[in-house]
Parts: sequence; structure tokens; C-alpha cells
Amino acid sequence: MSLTHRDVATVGIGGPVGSGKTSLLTALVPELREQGLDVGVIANDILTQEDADVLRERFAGVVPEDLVAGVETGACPHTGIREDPSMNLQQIDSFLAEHPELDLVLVESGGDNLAATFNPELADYSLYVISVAEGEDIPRKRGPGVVDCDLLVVNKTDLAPHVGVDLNVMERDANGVRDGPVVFTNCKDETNIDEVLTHVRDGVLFA
Ligand SMILES: Nc1nc2c(ncn2[C@@H]2O[C@H](COP(=O)(O)OP(=O)(O)OP(=O)(O)O)[C@@H](O)[C@H]2O)c(=O)[nH]1
Ligand SMILES: [Mg+2]
Repeated sequence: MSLTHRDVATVGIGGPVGSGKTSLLTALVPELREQGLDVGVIANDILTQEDADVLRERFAGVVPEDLVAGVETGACPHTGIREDPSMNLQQIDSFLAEHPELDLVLVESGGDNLAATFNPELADYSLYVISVAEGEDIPRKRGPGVVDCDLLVVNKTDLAPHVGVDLNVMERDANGVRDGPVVFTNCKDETNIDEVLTHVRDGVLFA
């Protein structure tokens, strides 16, 4: 397996289906570009290029088209980021062959359950995105994604009043099951995206 991805910093973004991983990328990437960083993006999907197509369109004029790629992982989405990340590593190698100037590659995992974590060969820094709409109790369930990631993102805070979720309880529980940082975001109006950005920059680029 090639290890040329070690020449570029990598960030993994995991989390359950629909929690807001692609939306978070949509908010983060233009900010990273504005800060002068050359960024590539990989979207893992089970059987389609759906997220990659969406992101390529959203990043038109911001990220070169050939630096947004889809990886189709097949039936078991966490295999492609954990047990056998070779498809993702090959994609990073392809990026670097054409764009050796790359500073950072962000890898979105296909939506999965609470167990998906990134192989350290693939991600130097990992984010796990859950949403308040999945229920207040998600942090308490101690899924490895929630517990072991470098940064836990609790997204869709705007929906909390509509789904009967107390954000203070989620914050207390999240901090109770993990030592690392937790950021509450709303990707719709970009609340606290700057905080996520600071954690990513500190965690992976200035580590
Ligand atoms: N209200 C609200 N909706 C959000 C927020 N973030 C994302 N969404 C919506 O939630 C839906 C799913 O968002 P995505 O970003 O596609 O989620 P994902 O985790 O990438 O989904 P998969 O890749 O399919 O697992 C979309 O309709 C988004 O517009 C948020 O902060 N607030
Ligand atoms: Mg997505």
C-alpha cells in the first residue's frame, strides 16, 4: 500500500446518515481556501457518487474539479475507512500526483452507525458529526465514533426545540463520555463553524 498520503495532512469526517457531514464540508472548505490552504475532498458513498457530485457543484470556482472525488465503498461503509482504507489512500495518491502542492485532504465517510472510526493510516485527525435530531441520548450510548474522535460535532442545534432536545444535557453527556472537545453547530447559518475550523487547523496543521 502506498503511503504517499503521509505527505499531506488528512482529516476524516464520520457520523450517522444525514447528520450533516456534507453540509459541514460545504461550510468548512471555502473557509480553508480563504485561509490560503490547498484542499482536496473525498466523499465515500456506498454505491453512488451522490455526495461527490453535490460537492463538486458547490465548490465550483473554489476547489479544482479534479480535487473532489467519490469513493464507492460497497455495502459496508466503515470498511473503506477503517479495515481497508486502500481505495481512499489510492485516491489521495491520485490527488497528489496531479497536485503535489496540496495542504489538506478531507475525507467524508459514508453515513454509518455509531461505530465507524477512521484508520489512523487514513486520517490524522477525525471529526464525528451527530445531530440533535437523532436524539438527546446519542452521546450516552458511548459509540466508538463519539468517544474516540478528535472532535465531536453536534449539528442541527436549530432543530433542538422542535425535537424536544436539551442541548445542556447533550453537552454534559458528551463531556462525560469523552475527554476531547465538543462543538455545537448549525450548518444552515454556519454557527460555530469557525470553532470547528480552529480545532481542525490546530489539530492537524499545527500539531
Ligand atoms: N436544520 C438543519 N438542517 C441541516 C443542518 N445541517 C445539515 N442539515 C440538513 O440535513 C440534511 C442532511 O445533511 P447532509 O449534510 O447531506 O448529511 P450527511 O451526513 O452528509 O448525509 P449522508 O452523507 O447521506 O450520511 C440536509 O437536508 C441538510 O440540508 C443544520 O445544521 N440544521
Ligand atoms: Mg454526505
